[in-house]
Amino acid sequence: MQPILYSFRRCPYAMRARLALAAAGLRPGLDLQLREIALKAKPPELLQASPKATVPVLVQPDGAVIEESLAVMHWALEQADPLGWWHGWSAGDQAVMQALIAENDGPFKHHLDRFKYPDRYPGETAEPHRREALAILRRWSEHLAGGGWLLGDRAALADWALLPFVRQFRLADPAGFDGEPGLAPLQAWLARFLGCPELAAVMEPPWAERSPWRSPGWLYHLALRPEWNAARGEGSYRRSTRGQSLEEVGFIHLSAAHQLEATARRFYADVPPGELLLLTIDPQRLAGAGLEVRQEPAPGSGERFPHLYGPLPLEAVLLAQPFLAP
Ligand SMILES: N[C@@H](CCC(=O)N[C@@H](CS)C(=O)NCC(=O)O)C(=O)O
Repeated sequence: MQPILYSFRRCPYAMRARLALAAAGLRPGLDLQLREIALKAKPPELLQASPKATVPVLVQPDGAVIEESLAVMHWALEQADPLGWWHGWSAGDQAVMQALIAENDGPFKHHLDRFKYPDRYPGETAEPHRREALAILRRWSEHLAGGGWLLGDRAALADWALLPFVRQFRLADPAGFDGEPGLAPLQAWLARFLGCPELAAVMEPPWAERSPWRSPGWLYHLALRPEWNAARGEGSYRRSTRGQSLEEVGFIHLSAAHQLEATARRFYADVPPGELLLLTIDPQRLAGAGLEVRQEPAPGSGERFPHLYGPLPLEAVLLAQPFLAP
């Protein structure tokens, strides 16, 4: 049994957790199991482990759950801290780090969100929040002026915990950030992070997959893009499998998570990339709509497959994303 990390590639909290886990020498697939999620379709396993369901979440083999990114970082560094991100610093330095992280997670994040996504905050405008965030960045820049890192001349936990958020601030207006006067130490600190192999590593497989992890608690269906688009116009999806309708077959072919790859290879291998969609289906929503799913043998496969008796309602489809073969 390995610890399980629920993660989301672009989430700055999940990024900082992955950075610390990687720094501790842990490897996805070997030392932990990484489950990339979609925020708009959180797998039932995550909701069960952590009802608040933010990422990152680390579930240990004994079932203990860590559901705050900073706590995941500390857990990682307790396993191993070969680069001295936390261990080896004085209690005073550690207190400075904690204060910087609290300022990031509190006021800086507050202003960052309102600067980056003003539409999500009725009555707010971006500019005052950009100025407030910049005032904080200026103070951090003074910390960096000495040795290039927040605590001096080497990177510490605070640097790795803050950098993904400063990256987000820049992404909201890269030219504005790069042209901002009086911020040279901070701009250099971020530029070094953006080019560093540690960041590149946690933004790629196996630390960050392009498709979400497939839950055994969900059902799946491979759909041709034009047929899915037509269904969205019509209000329900009525294709059974490639080239056959629900009316012709009597049910819609579905797959469990572990059956998908074989189904894709068998029936859809020639479909151009991007034209084959993976529909993620919530069986509870099917049941809620009074629809029956039967596990029935598929001739020639020696396996049972889920069959949906009735049209697939759009509201039972949690995600429709391009199917990426591994
Ligand atoms: N305090 C949490 C915050 C984590 C957080 O808010 N993550 C965001 C994604 S960046 C999230 O999961 N949001 C839930 C959602 O969007 O549904 C931590 O440090 O781990």
